[in-house]
Amino acid sequence: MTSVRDASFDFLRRQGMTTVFGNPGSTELPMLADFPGDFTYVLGLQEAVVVGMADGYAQASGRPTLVNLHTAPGVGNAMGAVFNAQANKAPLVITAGQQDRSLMTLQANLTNRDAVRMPHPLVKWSYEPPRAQDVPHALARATHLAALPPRGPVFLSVPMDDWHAEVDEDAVAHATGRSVNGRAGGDPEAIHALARRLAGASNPVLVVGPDVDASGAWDAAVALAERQGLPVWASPAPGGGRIGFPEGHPHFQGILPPAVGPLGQTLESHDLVLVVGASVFSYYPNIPGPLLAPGTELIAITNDPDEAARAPMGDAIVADVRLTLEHLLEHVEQSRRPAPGPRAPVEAPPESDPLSPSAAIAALADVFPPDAIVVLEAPSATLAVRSRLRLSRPGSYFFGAGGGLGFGLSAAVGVQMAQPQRPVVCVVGEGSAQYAIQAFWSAVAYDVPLTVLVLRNQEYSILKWFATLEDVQGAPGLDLPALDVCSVAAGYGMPTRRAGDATELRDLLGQAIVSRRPELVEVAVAPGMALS
Ligand SMILES: Cc1ncc(C[n+]2csc(CCOP(=O)(O)OP(=O)(O)O)c2C)c(N)n1
Repeated sequence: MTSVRDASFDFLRRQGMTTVFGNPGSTELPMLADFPGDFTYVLGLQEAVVVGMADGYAQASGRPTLVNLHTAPGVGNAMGAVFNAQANKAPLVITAGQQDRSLMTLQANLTNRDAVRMPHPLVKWSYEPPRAQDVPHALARATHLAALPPRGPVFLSVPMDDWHAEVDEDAVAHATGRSVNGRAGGDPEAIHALARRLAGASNPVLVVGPDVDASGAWDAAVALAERQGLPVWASPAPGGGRIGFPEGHPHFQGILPPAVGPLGQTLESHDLVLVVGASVFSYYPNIPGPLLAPGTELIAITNDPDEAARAPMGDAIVADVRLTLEHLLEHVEQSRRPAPGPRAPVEAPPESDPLSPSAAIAALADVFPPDAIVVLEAPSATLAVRSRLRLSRPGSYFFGAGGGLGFGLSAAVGVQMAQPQRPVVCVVGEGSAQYAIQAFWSAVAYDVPLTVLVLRNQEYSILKWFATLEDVQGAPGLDLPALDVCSVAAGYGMPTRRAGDATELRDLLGQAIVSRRPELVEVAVAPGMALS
């Protein structure tokens, strides 16, 4: 016999899930008792930050990641971050403590009265094992489900007395010793047909999305674009949490606009659109128009059956993106189509006081190391980051695909923990930083050598831009006067610096990036949306 706790930790150890993100309560202490020395517990001071850090860690490591929350209120605090994790397809195994089984029916304090229903509809699977001895098997099932395509968060509620229960060693060895591989290639017939459609098209175009990066398909996407002379667009920014193609590559044209009409217009000169590793499409805001021009056909490759089913136009192949592109490459010849012209170089931003957000990002671009990673949540500077950094290595960009603020700062801590050799820069608006402000404490407590660039424009600029677009006047709550992020971050122990102009910003960022300790650099920027 062995204990539920030992069998569960053995399983986690074998899966490489030894970094655990959590915020504990009394119902979680039996799980955490005598915490094994080869595990790391990363404390987040609020559950949105716990899940955000785990989301960044899971995406940047490519591995399922364990989260431990405090029964119903802990899960409640985390829900916005779980929404983001679902949109990011982050394989999170979220566990929460539950009252002792003997006290659940009389509903003792802290009983999560409907634990399984609570995280719906944001998780792939939600469960409370019927017996204590089922916990290790349920944990294994949760982990496999989180990691199978499409990846995403799952939830497991564990009554606090379960951890000490005994389980049969042989049975648990079978249940937790399995490996499950879910990378499935596409139907060969469908891939041949796609190769023929590409060869027969007169002006095809490639659209790349986040799952190109997540599946490790960069090289295959570049090879396909070069062999077929394809211009390449990134899928629209709001739903695109990762970059799937080198943005400095001569075939790269830019990011598709996210609204129906402008997106259709951008692709109107093409007779065939091949979308790889993205949904079709994450549209926003509502600017109507034809989905596609007459004469334009579309085909998508996605590992997500729901993405394939819900698309409003085009055909789809449901399969692993990398395997499918590699298979497709075996069937496409070198095309005689001329290579597309590269996108225009970005212009130097005009000088101004305060700096424009474009000028702030230009200063970052000057000192941004080629192997660095950016985690971005600065809404009015999103396009400036995408046009000025020209990120060109896999795993270099993480953005909250769901749009819920709080992802950026917390995910950046997790990304840096998963990628300790690569410098990570979090670019965050001073408004966005507030949704995960406690992440500064975790960065300092675990000595995570993250650089945070805070753009301070004293307002919710993006919402003022939306107000113009939506013809809304007089909306309250869009200004942020006197919000001092440096002082708040300093209260969490974060070293902070303020830059006065572009030269100082460049210097401070350069120093922070090489310092190998957590540092915040704040700069005042002019309000308003940066278009490049
Ligand atoms: C959890 C959550 N609450 C509210 C919003 C709505 N929202 C979107 S952008 C934004 C403002 C962000 O402000 P800031 O980070 O200062 O960036 P700026 O727009 O000024 O560039 C808000 C409040 C959201 N996306 N998520």
